[in-house]
Amino acid sequence: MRSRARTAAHASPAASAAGSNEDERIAMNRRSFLKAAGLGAAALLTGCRSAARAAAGAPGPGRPNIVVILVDDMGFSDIGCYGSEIATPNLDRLATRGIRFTQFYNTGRCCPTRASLLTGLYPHQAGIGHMTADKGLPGYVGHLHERCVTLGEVLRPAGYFTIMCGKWHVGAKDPAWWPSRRGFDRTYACPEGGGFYFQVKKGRSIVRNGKVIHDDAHPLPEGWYSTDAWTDEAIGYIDEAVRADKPFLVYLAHNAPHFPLQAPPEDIQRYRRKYLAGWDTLRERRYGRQLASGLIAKRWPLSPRDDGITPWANVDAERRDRMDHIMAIYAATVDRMDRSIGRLVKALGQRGVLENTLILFLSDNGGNAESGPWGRAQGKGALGSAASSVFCGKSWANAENTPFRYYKHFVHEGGISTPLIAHWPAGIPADRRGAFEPQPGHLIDIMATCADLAGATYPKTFNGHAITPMQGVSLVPALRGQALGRTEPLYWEHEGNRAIRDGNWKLVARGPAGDWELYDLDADRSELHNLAAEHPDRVKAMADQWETFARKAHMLPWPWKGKTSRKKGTNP
Ligand SMILES: [Ca+2]
Repeated sequence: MRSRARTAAHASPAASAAGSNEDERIAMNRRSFLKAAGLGAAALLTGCRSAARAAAGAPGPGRPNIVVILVDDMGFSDIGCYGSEIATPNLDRLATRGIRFTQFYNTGRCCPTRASLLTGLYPHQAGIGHMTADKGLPGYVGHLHERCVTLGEVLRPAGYFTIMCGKWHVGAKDPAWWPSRRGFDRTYACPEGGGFYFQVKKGRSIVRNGKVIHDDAHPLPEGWYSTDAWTDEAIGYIDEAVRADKPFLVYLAHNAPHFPLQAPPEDIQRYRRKYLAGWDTLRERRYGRQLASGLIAKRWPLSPRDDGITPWANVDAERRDRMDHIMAIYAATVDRMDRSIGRLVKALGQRGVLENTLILFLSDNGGNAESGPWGRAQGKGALGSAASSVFCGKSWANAENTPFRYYKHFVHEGGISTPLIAHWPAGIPADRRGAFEPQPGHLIDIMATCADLAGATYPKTFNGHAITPMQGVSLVPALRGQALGRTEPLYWEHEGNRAIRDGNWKLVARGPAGDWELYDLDADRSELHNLAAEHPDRVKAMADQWETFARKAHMLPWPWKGKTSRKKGTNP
């Protein structure tokens, strides 16, 4: 892949300089960035040189700080600037001053997405094709193995102060797998995953800089709330980076809005009775806003209500009230997350570093249908409290993923499409602010982007282990409206759900035994017209290409026997 060779070739001068003179190396990296920030359109068009390395010496702000904010189980349409009615003014402001990608992809599930985002590889190449259990195959060892490197491990040697706060979920049993041992200078994290808001979940822990500070025996204090805590800790560590006069990388991984949905009662109250119009109306309203803003093309219809979901008109009053309450709690977790991001953005501004900070915001998978059409609302305490178990369920998830089909776990558009907001005042030209970027992008591109902007070396070996080449391309050209250098298709595999996207053609299957479906996403992003029967040769060619790559990237063999994966993966 051209982009891989490009990054290695460009990084090597900086690497050789690092051995002789640290200041010279930083100056070189700074020049690399200035070439990118110099807005040299001619350089961007050269095709075989990245944006970070064209003209030399232009004045500018230096290498950017990078803040990657990942949220958990949030659908494509759940924030205001992607069609939602939930109040997200802080994210909306980032979008109107930055860029919204309209076709950005995750992997469809928590652990694989985190593995891919952190390493620039497809998740199986980093050892996490499924969750964190070791299934005895190279693609499924259940933690980030030694043949990949994290964003922290790549940016720290380039002089970045590296910070990780929130849900880790890419290996917990061995402290060597924790973020503090995988390239992050400062960490405040739950290695085992998320799944809690007010009190640490049984069997999970919170570690600060490699030391357990909360677990079953050491509970969290009254008033602690995960969303606020992850953000506040990150701001404290940013202060350290600013004092040290170092560029910083923040990987802020919220557990909101993942189940069990929990939020302060006053936040829930703000949304109570706002969902009594039901999911059918909610989908239409969100779709209408997506059309009006230009996020979604008019030729892409709203997918029909999914099978197994009751028309809202047939839902009785008692059940309507219960479902309204569930969705109000979900909305409250998103609203609270947006406000915490507002605090973070304000803090960056107060420290004078917002201008030259690239903020990326995205979700790890689509809305979640687990718990079925009626969701879950159980527990001894008030719904939304620490003593409750609330899941939004399939009917609301169908609306969260407007206008697409399917959910978390699946690799149809509803499972893998995420908002991606990019905000960077010093690096995004004024005439691009507020723009939609339609070029497809994937988590694998985040490592390439960060290495590009930091002038960092993506290593061939690390701690004595050969490292798999990164798979993505830098997104920097897209920030300026230029073409990405992608030459390879994008691939997905999760629980036997499979897909390959090459240009506008997407071949996708549901479950290990599911038939291949073929869609022209330019004409039909909602995946409503399966063209497989009309293009058998294309289906065969793309299926063969998927199979070849899947074997090479350790997606295959699957860790289960025969053609049946776990039920959840094959039956929504
Ligand atoms: Ca998730």
